[in-house]
Amino acid sequence: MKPIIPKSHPRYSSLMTREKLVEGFRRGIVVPEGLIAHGRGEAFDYIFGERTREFAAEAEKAAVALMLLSERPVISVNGNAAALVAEELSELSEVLNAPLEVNVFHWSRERVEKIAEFLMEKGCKNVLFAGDAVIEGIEHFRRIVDRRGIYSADTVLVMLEDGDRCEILRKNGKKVIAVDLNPLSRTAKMADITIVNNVTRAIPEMTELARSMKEKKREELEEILKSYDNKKILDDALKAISDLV
Ligand code: PTJ
Repeated sequence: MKPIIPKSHPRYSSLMTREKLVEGFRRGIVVPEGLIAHGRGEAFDYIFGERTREFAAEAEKAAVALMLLSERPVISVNGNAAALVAEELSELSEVLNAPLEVNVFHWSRERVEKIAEFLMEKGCKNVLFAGDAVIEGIEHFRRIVDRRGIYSADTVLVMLEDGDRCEILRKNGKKVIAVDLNPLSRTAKMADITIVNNVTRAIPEMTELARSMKEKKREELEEILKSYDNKKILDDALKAISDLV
């Protein structure tokens, strides 16, 4: 049953976002666990005022600088990310010349193909989903990757991630950028760059930044990264929470 959500509803945007996930669930893109994960994200987003904070904007700028400097950047996409921002991810993929790779925790070949088809339907011309390689050290299904993608990437952008993959990707010599509304999560703490923001804002903002930063010289991009401190970003996010009490 579809609810009627009037534009005048004070929670209109949040409710419409929920509907995207429910629709994704019905299509077999989002798993039931993804709906629970979204609830956690929603709670943090509410606390942060449902807007891009300064610590997120700074991290997004550093993330784009790193992606532009990388030789083989890859954007890892799971069920929730596809349901929420498929079109926006397709744009980011094009501007950064970085493939989208389907990588999920709840794996089945059928589900991976469904997500890949959905991303292509939404306009992405560069979707990887072969699952023809394995990242050693990861015990769950996120170990299954594409040889031309995450396996050989130098930088991986991950979002709505769970558990230990970030740590292992780093042990494999990769740089990791994470979008995660929970600044206390293991992924947030382990990433090189943590964007504490909702993917629905972070991804289009990164595309805009990429468009304007593309012409910058390498030295300028390196300078942005040199002055970036992820520990400070996470501290600022935590401070924003504690300032509320
Ligand atoms: O599609 P699959 O099979 O890969 O499964 C995906 C889920 C999301 C089920 C899986 O990765 C999972 O269980 O994730 P967790 O452990 O719940 O972690 C998700 C993290 O993303 C949490 O820290 C949430 O706060 C955060 N989060 C949730 N929604 C958003 C978000 N971060 C940014 N934007 C959001 N919209």
